[in-house]
Amino acid sequence: MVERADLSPDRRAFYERISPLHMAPLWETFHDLITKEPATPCVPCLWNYDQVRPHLLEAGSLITAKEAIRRVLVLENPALPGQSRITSSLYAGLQLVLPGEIAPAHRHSQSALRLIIEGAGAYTSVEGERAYMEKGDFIITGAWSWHDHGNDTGDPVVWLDGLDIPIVRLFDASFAENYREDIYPQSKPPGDNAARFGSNMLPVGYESPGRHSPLFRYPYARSREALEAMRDGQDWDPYHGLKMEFTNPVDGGPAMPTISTFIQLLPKGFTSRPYRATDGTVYTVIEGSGTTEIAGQTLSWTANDVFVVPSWLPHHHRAEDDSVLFLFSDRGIQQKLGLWRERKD
Ligand code: GTQ
Repeated sequence: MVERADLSPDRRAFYERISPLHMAPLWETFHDLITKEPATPCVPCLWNYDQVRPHLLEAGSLITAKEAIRRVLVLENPALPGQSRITSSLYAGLQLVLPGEIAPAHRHSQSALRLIIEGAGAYTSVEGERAYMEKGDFIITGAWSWHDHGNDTGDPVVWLDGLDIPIVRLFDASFAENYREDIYPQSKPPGDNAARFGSNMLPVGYESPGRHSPLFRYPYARSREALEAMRDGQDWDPYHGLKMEFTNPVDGGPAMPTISTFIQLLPKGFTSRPYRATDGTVYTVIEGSGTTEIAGQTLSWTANDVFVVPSWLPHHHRAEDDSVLFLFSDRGIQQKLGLWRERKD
C-alpha cells in the first residue's frame, strides 16, 4: 500500500479498495520501476582477505565440510543483507576445505565457478574427473554437473565461489540432487579434460551436452603466461589495461551461459579511464595492489581481496604494483537479452 502524506483522500480510498483484489496503481511506482538509468540497490564493498581469513578458519573449527555440505562464508552486499547476493544477480562466497576433508557430491541447476585463493593440491571433481587446484586457477562446475571437493594435502584450501543463485531464484528454476555416496566415482584421469578441450582442438563430432564450456579448468599458469606475452606489445586499452575473457572453446561465448569471466592485467603505475557497464562485477585480486575509485568511494586492494563494483557506477583503477584481477559478472546473459550497455566517460 502506498504510504504518502500528500495523497488525496479519494485516491487513498481507491487504493485501499483495490488492494484486497491484489491490484495496485502503476502511476505510484512507475518512476522506480522504469528508471531512466540503472539504479542499483547494491553498494561498492571490499572484503580484505587478511581480515576475513581468521573468521573463515574459525568456521573450520565450528563445523566440518561434510556437515555443512559446503563450508562457506557468503559475501553479502551490505545493501542486501540476508539475501546471499553480492550483486543483484550473483552470489559469492569463500569456501574452506581443511586437510582430509571432503565436501560431498551433488549437482544443481546453478552454475558455479571457483577461483583458488590459498592452498595447492586440493581438488574439485567434475563429472568424475579431478581438477587439482593451484592459486589463481579458475574452475567451472557447469549447471547440473556432479561435483565434490576434497583436500588430501596438509594445508587448508580456500577459494572464491561465484554462482548464479539469484538468477536461478528469479526464475524459480532450482533443482538439486545429492549423490548416493560422498565421492562421485572417478571415471577419467586428471588432465583428460584439458587434453580434449584445452589444447586448441575438439573431439571430432563433439556435441556439447550442456550450455557451458566443456573445459572446466583454466590454469592460472597459462593465463598468466599469455598476459605476460601480450604485455610485450604495450597495447594497453585506456579503460581496461589488458583484459581477456575466458571462453567456451565450442562457441567462443562465455565459459558459462549465466556468468562471464575475465582476467585483467594492470601494470604498475597504470590508471584506467572512468568506465561503467550494466553488469555489476565481482573482482578477486590474484596479484598486486592498487585502488579502485567507484562513484567517489575509494577501495584499496591487495592480493586475495575481493571487491564488488555495482552496475553502472563509474569507476577507474590505479595499480600500485603489477596487478592481475579475476572478474565475474552476468554480462553474457545481459548481452543475449540485448540489455548490456557500457559507457566510456
Ligand atoms: O561448491 O557446490 O558457495 O553448491 C554454494 C553452493 C558452493 C558448491 C557454494 C554450492 C557450492
